[in-house]
Amino acid sequence: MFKELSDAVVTCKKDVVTAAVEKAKSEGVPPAEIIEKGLAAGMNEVGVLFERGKLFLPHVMMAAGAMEEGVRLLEADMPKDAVSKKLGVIVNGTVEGDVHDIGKSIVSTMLQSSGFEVHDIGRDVPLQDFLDKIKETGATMVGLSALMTTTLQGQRDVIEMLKEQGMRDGVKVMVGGAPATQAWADKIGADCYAENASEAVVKAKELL
Ligand code: HCB
Repeated sequence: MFKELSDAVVTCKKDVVTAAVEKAKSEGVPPAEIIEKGLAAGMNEVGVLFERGKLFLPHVMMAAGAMEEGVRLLEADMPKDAVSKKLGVIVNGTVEGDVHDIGKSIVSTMLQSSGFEVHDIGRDVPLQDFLDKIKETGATMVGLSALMTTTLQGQRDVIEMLKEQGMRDGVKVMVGGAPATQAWADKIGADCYAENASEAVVKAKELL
């Protein structure tokens, strides 16, 4: 079943993604597993094929569209009342210069459905906007997504800006995205690194 979901993303077939997601839902597979073992696995394969020059950008965009369609179907299914539990307030976004938002949006959805109040401020977000949103919402955690080696630096810059503006002590910083690693998180002084959305939920629960 996960292979079917993954293949549907790789071949960019929205109708096949829809059917496979509905089938997995009807068989009681948790939304998080459908996303990570099925849809995200397909998107990762697209990434590998793109890197090897076997696929081109239009194909990647169509696959991203198919993936988003599947995630949209699952979002509708995630428990809404979980938000009222309010385990903590988190600002989440993709840093300036980076338009990749599929993974970031999955992280937001999973955090939200696990009981966190999440303020997803989008992609290509000017770095100061993260700090402004933290002040506005009283968030005690910020999630910083970066998918390119060129934008990874934005994660470090936000941490430095938090220090400069006297906010670092009250805010935990989580970093993620394909080029981020635990070693990178340690180097820039982030509080945690999450490899995927499930890990983001576990780490947020540990820290907040
Ligand atoms: Co894009 N792209 N792309 N891309 N793209 C990458 C990222 C490359 C690695 C592909 C490559 O060349 N090998 C590469 C970056 C190279 C580098 O590091 N320098 C790249 C490039 C170069 C570009 C453009 C510059 C291409 C161009 O225009 N010539 C351009 C970027 C423009 C810009 O940002 N200024 C571009 C555009 C695109 C799109 C629009 C076609 C599309 C994005 C659509 C969208 O996001 N709405 C796209 C895609 C889809 C990819 C790949 C193929 C897949 C990314 C993805 O969605 N993965 C990617 C290849 C790759 O990553 N290997 C390629 C699936 C999700 C589920 O995984 O890692 O994003 P994820 O998120 C995980 C995980 O990391 C973690 O949890 C998520 C869920 O499990 N996580 C967090 C993520 N954020 C977190 C935050 C937290 O706080 C905690 C955990």
